[in-house]
Amino acid sequence: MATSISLTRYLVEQQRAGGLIPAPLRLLLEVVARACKSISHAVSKGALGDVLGTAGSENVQGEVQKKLDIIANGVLIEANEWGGHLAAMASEEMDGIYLVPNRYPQGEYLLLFDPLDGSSNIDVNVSIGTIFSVLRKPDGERRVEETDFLQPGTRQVAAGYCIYGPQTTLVLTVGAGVALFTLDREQGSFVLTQENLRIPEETREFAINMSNMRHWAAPVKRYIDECLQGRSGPRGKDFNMRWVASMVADMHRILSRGGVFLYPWDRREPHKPGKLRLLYEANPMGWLVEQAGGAASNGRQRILEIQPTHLHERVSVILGSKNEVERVALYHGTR
Ligand code: AHM
Ligand code: MG
Repeated sequence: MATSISLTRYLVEQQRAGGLIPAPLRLLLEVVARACKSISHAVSKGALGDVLGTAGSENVQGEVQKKLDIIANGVLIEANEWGGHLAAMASEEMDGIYLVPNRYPQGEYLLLFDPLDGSSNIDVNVSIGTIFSVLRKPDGERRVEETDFLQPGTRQVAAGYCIYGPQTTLVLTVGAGVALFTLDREQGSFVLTQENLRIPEETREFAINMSNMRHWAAPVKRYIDECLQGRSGPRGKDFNMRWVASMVADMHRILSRGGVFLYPWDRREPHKPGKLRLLYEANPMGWLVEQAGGAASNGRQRILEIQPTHLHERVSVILGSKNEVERVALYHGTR
């Protein structure tokens, strides 16, 4: 029987082979994975663990926080603050950045996360997840500031997500392709189950919240209209649709079997560029998709090249199979 490769072994081998993972980054990724294991455990308890329902508070974006949003945020902070690998963290659930307390050594990395993505699915037992992105802190001795987090996605040194579904799966990139690890609950460790994930260039499946159709801009409406016309329309083929309303679940499907995911700007809140957040949702997912041979665009620009201007910045996202993303960009007049 082939030996199974744990996340630890994978990271050590990547460190030796490619030099892409310095020891503190390896520690960071192992700590994030450990935190995800603990979140997975809390998620699986459901009503028995008193983790369902709302917490009675709102986050900086005015969204009602669920108990699990807060639990997952706390788990990630606690796990990561003392190891000496980080200088600061930022999260969907915290207004400002979280500096590593003075009593702990300061590291050279910045960690950003959406601790519990797909919050609306928590109470209905549908897949949810954690999304994370790692940046290097700027050189120098001064304390980290919020502006240090405002780096384009091209500067990420690691990114990934963990999906809490029928299986708990960690999907990771450090810039050398995308690897997938499945949680072995008996052993308590993540085991490599797929390397070099590739998204097929062609697809017949799209993911978008169709209930917002009347609010979309013309290029998005045109793209979806053409998909819906099926075999007798301009695309000459029938399309299928899926919308889980957990980005991690929709993106996991797309990374596994292809497709395109759209959460575009719409007229409901015209002053916001989109619903999803650039730094801890679109950038990490965008990099994973690109590393798997797909594309990530806001319709006008490659997502990873957007210069962020604030921590909780939103962005319109089109992610997935390359040809489809390029087509939507074409309809925006940018290709
Ligand atoms: P969250 O991070 O607060 O859970 O919000 C992000 C989620 C995504 O996971 C998902 O794609 C989207 O919001 C669903 O939005 P909608 O309910 O508008 O379809
Ligand atoms: Mg989210």
